[in-house]
Amino acid sequence: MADYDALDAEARRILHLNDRGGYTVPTDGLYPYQWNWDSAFAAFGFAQFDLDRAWVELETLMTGQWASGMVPHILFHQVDDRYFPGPDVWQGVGPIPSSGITQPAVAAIFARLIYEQAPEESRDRVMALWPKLRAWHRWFMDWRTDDAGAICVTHPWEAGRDNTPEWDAPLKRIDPQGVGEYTRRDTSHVDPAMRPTKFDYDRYIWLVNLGASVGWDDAKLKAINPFRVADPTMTFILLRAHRDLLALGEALGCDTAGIADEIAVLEAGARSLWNPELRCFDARDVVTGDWAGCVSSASFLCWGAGIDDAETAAHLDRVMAKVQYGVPSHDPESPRFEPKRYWRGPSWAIMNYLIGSGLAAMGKPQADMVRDHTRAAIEHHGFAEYFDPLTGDPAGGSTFTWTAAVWLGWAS
Ligand code: 9WN
Repeated sequence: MADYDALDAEARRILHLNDRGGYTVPTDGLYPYQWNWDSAFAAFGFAQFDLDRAWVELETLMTGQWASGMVPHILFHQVDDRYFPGPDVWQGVGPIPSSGITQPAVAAIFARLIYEQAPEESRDRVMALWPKLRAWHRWFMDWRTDDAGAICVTHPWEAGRDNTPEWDAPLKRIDPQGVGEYTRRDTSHVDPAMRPTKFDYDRYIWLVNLGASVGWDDAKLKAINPFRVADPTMTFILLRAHRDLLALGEALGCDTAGIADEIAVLEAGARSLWNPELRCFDARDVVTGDWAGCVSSASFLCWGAGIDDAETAAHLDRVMAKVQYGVPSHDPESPRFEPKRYWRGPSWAIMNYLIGSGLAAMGKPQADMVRDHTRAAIEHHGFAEYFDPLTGDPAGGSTFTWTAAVWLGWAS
């Protein structure tokens, strides 16, 4: 029987360990900056024992917001050469040094949860954040929708699922000429077999250089960027977050004009990601119109967005029958499945949380199983960045903020 008090204490210790004062790094060394969705998860973790610190985390994240409304995926509060690419490569154009792309919009999901946990004490804090979250979501609607209303990624890092097989074909179309010499830092911190390949990295850096070359101007970049994929991660998460933003805005008496209409657009966009051949939600290359043909953990974010689908549930049952430690990021029956390579197979506590809480909200029977798997992974293998879904082996970085947060807020 696991010692839950000891695990709770360790999770709190990890949040403090990674706290840099006002913001939390994902883990020391490997990721020494503030990452967008990691930070929102950190707020969820802090909210379990320190409400003020939870709000500070979200407030610091929003200090990086650009004039366009975009909230960057990395904020470089202090330069640290243990991570590449840094602010000199990205050349973000916001109020503080940052990357030039965003990440899945989970912040409003946690703002609502934390507010509802303590409405009186939270009211002023969330009132100040709400217009910023609204502006960020509006920017997604302006710059990241496709014709069907789905949300697109413009860089593999934007979905937070860097090397998932969904990006293989669109990345193959890029010739990373002129990317030049660079030194990766990630592979000096963790086993290269658990990280993206050089093929992937060349294209990641080429796309960063492309954005920087036009000063991250949304219109210019949209016209020249060959990588644009309508993605279930971004679409389902923004749809869920937009519903939460609306509920929060109504509770606070904010101006919610337009949000309901945008929700209808996103609902249509989400349904447009249903691949009739795969019989599941899938990513679609906007440039070629081709489906990725992948059942991934992002396919199973539909319930969180309020969209039920019996055939996607059948896929969930099928893949969960093959694993013991959480939802695999890629279909274990696919030839491209690699149980330890990052987003090509491993199970991630944050995805498990988003899937499991979505299933629970819709009263689906699989909800408990997803949580039980996640609890077992952490109980047996610690607060790793991600886990081999077959064996539970910890992979990537250790003492990881979002795994600790998910433990405190949901899995324990
Ligand atoms: C690039 C911090 C981030 C997560 C992403 C995860 C990984 C970065 C990297 O780490 O991406 O953003 O350098 O590998 O894929 O989801 O936010 O934990």
